[in-house]
Amino acid sequence: MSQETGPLPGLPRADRCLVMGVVNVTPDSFSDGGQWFGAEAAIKHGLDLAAQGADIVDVGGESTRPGAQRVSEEEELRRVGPVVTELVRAGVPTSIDTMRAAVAEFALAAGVQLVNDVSGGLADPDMPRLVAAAGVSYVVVHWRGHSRDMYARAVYTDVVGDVRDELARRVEAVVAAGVDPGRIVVDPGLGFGKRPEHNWPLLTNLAGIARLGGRTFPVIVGASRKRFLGLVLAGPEGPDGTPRPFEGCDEATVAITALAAVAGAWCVRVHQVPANADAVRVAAAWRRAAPARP
Ligand code: PMM
Repeated sequence: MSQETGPLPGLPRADRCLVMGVVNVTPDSFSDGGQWFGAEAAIKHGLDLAAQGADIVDVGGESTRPGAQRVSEEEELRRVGPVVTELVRAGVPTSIDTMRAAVAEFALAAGVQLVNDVSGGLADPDMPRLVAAAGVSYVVVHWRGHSRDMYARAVYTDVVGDVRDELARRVEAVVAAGVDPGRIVVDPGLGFGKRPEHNWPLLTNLAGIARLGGRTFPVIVGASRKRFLGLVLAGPEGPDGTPRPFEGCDEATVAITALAAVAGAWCVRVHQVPANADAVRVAAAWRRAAPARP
């Protein structure tokens, strides 16, 4: 599936699933909010992730945790500007995690190679045209609306079919706006307008998510530390069903990484790099030894 789509121009290439390390320059992201809020701490964290084996470092300045209010464009730019500038200057392959064209425009001018838009071009209609003009790669995430009230939209008849159809329409729309289909990465948007039980069938159907409109796209998976993992781990620590706190979910994230990479994911987006960097290498060896798929 998506590892077979070949490398994306301008991005790192490897005969394995790539690892994207996350730098959230926010005071309130659900799993690492506040830790890398200052520019200096965020830049150091990005450099550390790259040194630990991240193939790409993803920088975001707006929290998308459920219920989050939006930050202003000025504040988002103030948060991410110095971080993307310094990481690019240091030679780190960098992506910008934003729904705003103005923020993406700044980051593109600084030299980022990838725009990671969790709204799939829905939040800011200028985004697809900007990405098309810049000729960079674009992550189109399945999304149904802002985090403020995202669970109200988490209603599906058939979650895999619905997400595929909606993603296919977004891909069609961004291609119509000029984005090169060879530079599109798709993402099922785990946790975005999805209840915990919606995420599992999406994870087990990555090949179906990749195949849209007769074309196979690379797939990125963003499961790291999300609440649906904490819920699976609500064992002795949470006999009442209380999810395990996010900081206890890194091993479960590594398990998802291995499974997604064996299934052919192009990239995993993670908060902790070293064990995930090992997992993608193990998965690559597993895939090489597996009998040829039809
Ligand atoms: N999830 C978050 C933020 N950005 N980008 C992509 N492509 N896919 C995701 O699943 C995704 C994302 C939210 O998680 P965080 O607040 O821990 O970064």
